[in-house]
Amino acid sequence: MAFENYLEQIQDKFIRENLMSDEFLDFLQGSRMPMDELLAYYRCAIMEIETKFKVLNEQFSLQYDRNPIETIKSRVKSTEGIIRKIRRKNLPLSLDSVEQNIRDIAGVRVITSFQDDIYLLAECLLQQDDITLIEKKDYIQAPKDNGYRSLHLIVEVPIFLKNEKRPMKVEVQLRTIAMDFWASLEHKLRYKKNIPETETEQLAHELMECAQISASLDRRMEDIRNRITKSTEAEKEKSMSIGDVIFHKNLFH
Ligand code: 0O2
Repeated sequence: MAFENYLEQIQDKFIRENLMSDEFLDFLQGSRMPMDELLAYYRCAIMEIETKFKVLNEQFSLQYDRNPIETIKSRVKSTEGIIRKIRRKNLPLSLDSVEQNIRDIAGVRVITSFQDDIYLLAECLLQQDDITLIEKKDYIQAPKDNGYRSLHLIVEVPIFLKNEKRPMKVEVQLRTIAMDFWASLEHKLRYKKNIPETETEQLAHELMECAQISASLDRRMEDIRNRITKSTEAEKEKSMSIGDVIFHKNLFH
């Protein structure tokens, strides 16, 4: 991990000293307007996807008296982040290449309380006829080696401009509060420099254990929620049938 951090530092230094000064600046100057325009389109795509999730949340709230979504966090990748990824993947530095190959410029993160709501929301989104699924990565069914869990979807959604309909790619990450809590901490560790290697290894091990605890917590919380729902429904049915008896009694006497 310390070696990876070291490599990352060298890479950052290289980007700053080389790409930022010539190729990077040429790229930015040559495509300043189109780049700003492209990023604005990604912001529009984020609005479209966010609205879709907000509508679903509203509908669940009306029909079932519950909100599957806790929070939605969105971001457009920084130009520096885009260039870094283009470089890392050894791709040509052009706007076309950026749009074709970098699929997480627009990112929408949907946080739920319960794991089954992740699949419910993903299904509802993917059923919509203006959404095209490009790729699905299920890190909940198959967590990463470090313990990372989330459902990732790369989707295409159209945005409607003055004279044009433009399909835009958006990365949707769906995760529970517990998964998000874990990922934020792990992300911090990944970007912290100057931690001794033995300590980094120890922390990674602890994080792996926490990932297992958080997965178990998600399962138990979901189970408790299901039991509460079941007994509430049973109570409702019981009081309805008592109501029926009273109703019939009143009707026929
Ligand atoms: P940021 O700052 O969140 O944007 P690809 O885009 O397909 O070329 P990759 O790595 O195959 O690249 O995509 P993947 O696995 O779908 O992961 C992309 C994003 O998921 C990451 O974005 C993170 O947000 C999140 N992610 C994936 N793995 C981990 C992990 O192990 N820990 C944490 N904390 N987050 C993870 P970026 O670009 O890394 O960063």
